[in-house]
Amino acid sequence: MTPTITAFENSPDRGRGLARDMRVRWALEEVGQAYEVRLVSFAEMKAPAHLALHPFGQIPTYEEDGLALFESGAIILHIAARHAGLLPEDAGARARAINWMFAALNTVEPPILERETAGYAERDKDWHGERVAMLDDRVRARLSPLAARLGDADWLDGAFSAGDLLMVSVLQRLQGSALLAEHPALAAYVARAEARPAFKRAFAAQLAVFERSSR
Ligand code: GTB
Repeated sequence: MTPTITAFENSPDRGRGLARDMRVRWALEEVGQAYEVRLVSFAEMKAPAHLALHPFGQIPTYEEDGLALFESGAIILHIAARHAGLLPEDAGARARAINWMFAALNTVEPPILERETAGYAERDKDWHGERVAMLDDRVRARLSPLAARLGDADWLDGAFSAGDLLMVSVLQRLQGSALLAEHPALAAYVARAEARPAFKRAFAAQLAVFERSSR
């Protein structure tokens, strides 16, 4: 059965591919699995039919053969476990790739999100500048060791994996900030991932939603 995911009917990112359906689309493209998309409005996300799929009333969700999942990381792990292409066969390498998936979501993404939230929710506070400087340093404390571990390799642990897919998805939220530019190797890592045909197909698909909605 073709899986169905949900995405914003009108994404606030205006087609920049930052909403979390993008990472699920990308994973599906990497493994060559066709998918359908149900677009939801903000009101629909908070209505009972969607809340039955996603207790927090968010996107993305994933439905397939009576299985309903929410949380982009869990969805991608499910896709990667069921199809070849995103997790190595070797048990140790597979565990390490999953390790990087969790590192992306639990260790690298939180300070990036906190900094982003401060950027729009606390901009008018007189302590904003001081807080941003502190949050920038928290992000730096994640990027420096990540760049050191990546070194001059293409991907975090051998072949491209779901760990890279999630790590790049998280780092993309820093694009346009000086923080990513401080680490040319990480900026190149993001660019390398974005050059993958599967990424391009996923990006084009989510952009088409924005373009249709803004006609
Ligand atoms: N932990 C969950 C996951 O990884 O799946 C988080 C899901 C989540 O945050 N979903 C967001 C959502 O549904 C969309 S992706 N928000 C609506 C709500 O909570 O009511 C987050 C997002 C939103 C907008 C932008 N943007 O405009 O740039 C970027 C990312």
